[in-house]
Order: sequence, then C-alpha cells, then structure tokens
Amino acid sequence: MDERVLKLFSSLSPASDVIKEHDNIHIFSHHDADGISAAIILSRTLMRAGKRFTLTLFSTLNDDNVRIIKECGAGCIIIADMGASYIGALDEIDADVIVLDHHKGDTAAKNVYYANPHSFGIDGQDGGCGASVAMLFSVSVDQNNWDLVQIAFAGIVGDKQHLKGLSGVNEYLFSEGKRRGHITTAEGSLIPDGPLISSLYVSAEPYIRGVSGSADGVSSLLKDAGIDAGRSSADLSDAERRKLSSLIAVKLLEQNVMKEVIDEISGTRYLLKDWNIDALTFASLLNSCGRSGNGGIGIGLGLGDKRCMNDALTKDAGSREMIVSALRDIDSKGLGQKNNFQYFENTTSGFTGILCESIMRFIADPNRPTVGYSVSDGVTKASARCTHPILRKGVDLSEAMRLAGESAGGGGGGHKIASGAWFPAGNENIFLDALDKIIGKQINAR
Ligand SMILES: [Mn+2]
Repeated sequence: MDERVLKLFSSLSPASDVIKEHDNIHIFSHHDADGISAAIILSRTLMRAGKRFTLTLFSTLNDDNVRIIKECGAGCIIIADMGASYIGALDEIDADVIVLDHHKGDTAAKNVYYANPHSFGIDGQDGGCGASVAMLFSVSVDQNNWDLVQIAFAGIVGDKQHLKGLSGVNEYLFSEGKRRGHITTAEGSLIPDGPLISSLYVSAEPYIRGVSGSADGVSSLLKDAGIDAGRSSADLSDAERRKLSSLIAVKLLEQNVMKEVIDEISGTRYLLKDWNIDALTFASLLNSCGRSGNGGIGIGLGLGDKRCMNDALTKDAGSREMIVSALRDIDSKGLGQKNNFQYFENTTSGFTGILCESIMRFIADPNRPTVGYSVSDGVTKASARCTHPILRKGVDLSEAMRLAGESAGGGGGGHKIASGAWFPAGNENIFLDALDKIIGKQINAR
C-alpha cells in the first residue's frame, strides 16, 4: 500500500473514534455525484453504527452555508467534498467537526479533524475525491464497511478521476474492492447500453450527429452495421460490436470530436456487483438527482430504496431525452460565432452547463471555447467550457467569465476550463462583446 495513502488512512482514526462519543451527528455534503456518494457512504456508516444523524446537501459552500453549519446545533458535524477553503471558520465551531475533502486549501486545522489527500502529497484532482476520503473514514470506523467501496466508485467516476488511470487513494480502493469481490472491470464501448433502437436514439454520450434524436438515423446506422433493429447491446456478437462501434467512431471523427473524448467514452468501466450497474451509470443517476434539486432521491437510492431508484431512472431518462433534443436543435441551427468563441442560447429549461459541455465535446469547434446562456425571470445565466488545447493557448474562463459578467452588471467565476456568469436579462450583447475582448487579450498575451 502506498505510504501516503497509509498515512492519510491512519490520520483518520481520531475522527473515527470521536463519532463513537456522539449520538446527534449532522452530515453536510455537496450535491454532485461525488458529494452524494460521500453522503451515502457516511449515512450507511452511521446507520450501521446505530447513530442518529441529519443530512444536508449544499450546491456550494459559501459564507451563508457556513453560518447554517455553525448554527446546526449538533455535537458532531461531518463535512464531505467541501470545507477545505473554510477550515479557519470551521475551527471556531464549538463541536467536534470532521472535514473529509479533496479540494485545495492552505489553512492548517487547529480543532477540526481534517483529512485531505493534498496534505499527504496525493493530488486531490485525480488521486482521491470526497467519496474516496469518506470511504477511508468508513472502514476506519468499521472494517465491515468495505462493500461501500462500490458507492465510492460512483464518486470517483463522477469527479472524472479515473480517466488517466487510477492513482493514490483510488488505486488502493480499487485493489481492495476487487480483492474482496465488490468491483470488476470491463472494456467500455461507444455503443450505448440497452435496446439499440432506443439507446442510440437518446445517446448523448456520445452525441452522434444524424443518429442521436433521429429515428431514421438510428435505423440506417443499424442497417449499415447489418444489425437487426430489435437487438440489444448486450447480445451483440464480437464482430457485430466491432462493426457498429467502428461505424460510430467514424461518425464521431467526421464531426470533429477529439480523440481523447472518444477514448474517454470507450475507456475502462467499473462494474458494481451489488448494484448490477457500472459506476458511470450510477454517477449519472446521482448527478441528475442532485442537479435537479432532488439530492434526497439520490441518497434514498444509495440507501437501497427501490422507489427512489425507479424515480431516478425515470428522471435520468427524461433529462437525457431533453438534452438530446436540445443538442439536435442547436446542432441543426448552428452556433453563433464571435472572434474568439462560439455560443448558443438555450431555450429549454435549465441544463445550460451540461449542454455547454456536450456541445464543446461533440458539436463545436474544439479549438475555440463554447458559451451558452439562458434567460429566465429577468436574469441571464451563462456557462462556458473549453478544452485542454484551448487552455494551452492562454485562455482562463474563470477570469474571463467573472470580468465579462461584471461588465454586464453581474458576476461570475469557476474553473479555468469550466465557468459560469450571471447578469440582468437584456445585457447579452454587452456580455458577449466583453467576453470576446477578454478572451482575445488572454490569447494575445501568450
Ligand atoms: Mn468532489
């Protein structure tokens, strides 16, 4: 076992001891797939230990939410997948506070029981997520909790930490999960799972131009592959699978999809034995629950509630259908063009961030950033995405979206590669022009 993982693991024993003294524990976690996975692992850990607890999911940790944590009144507080940037404020709370995070933060904790891969030289970007740290905590509480490693993988895959191969904490969790028979691997595929006629129709990952969202396109693709329309992905022969998969790959290359995106989709899948689904599907279910404000359903399905699982499957299918039809719509209309980026207006309800990401990956020119916006209730919200080759040109979307948002009377921020902004409706052109100038400057400064 990696020395650094061992150190992180042992650093968790004081925290796992302290929960034994409490019977009123409050868990706070993030509402994305990683945060919900961490929350499920922690909930099951406390339930098995016979502890009473409350659980709250936040879309982000900010000053207001820190105040809510401060005032929650529990004797023991566990914060997962967030907290690293608020250690100073959390140190002040008169309670036993445990923070299980993987984001960068530079404050050393005085009172908080703080576990973070970064503190042990493991990169929290890809070597351990919120759910991985929660998993180490869980087995530190009780060795019998190793089956929960399956849920940790929904978090790992949800935070895209598996793409360049597993490392750090995740590599250790995989080796234990595999050895104990909880996880197996399988080759990924460009062919979406399920009955082909419907799974190809709603395929957003990958979005296949002329096929996704088109019944005629699906039939002619299957005809070209010599596969009967009634077949399912699971019962294809190796030869049929190869044929269909290479036809899809050719289409993706024709629509200018980057090779790394194709590799990502056809990369290794992690199969979760008790759940009979793979980690990517699990993560997608949790994400669609969390982002639609239904994090509780995600928690419920993770706790084994069948109705929550069915509810999540229905929601996931519904949002996928909406996304595919929006993608097809934008693809046929074409994107608006500025000097330094491409853009679209999203007229469906919500999903601008997800759409922007899919458009960047499957539809837009991969050499220019993509920006999407939607107007609702007098406010315009914008999302921007770029690719690694674009970052290498000097583009920083976090700065660009913040400045452009401010010049349109609002604000913004996020990551260099993925960012958001908001401003009063009607100022779209001011925003787009400002963004064009700022991104142009960033590229020219290089
Ligand atoms: Mn995370």
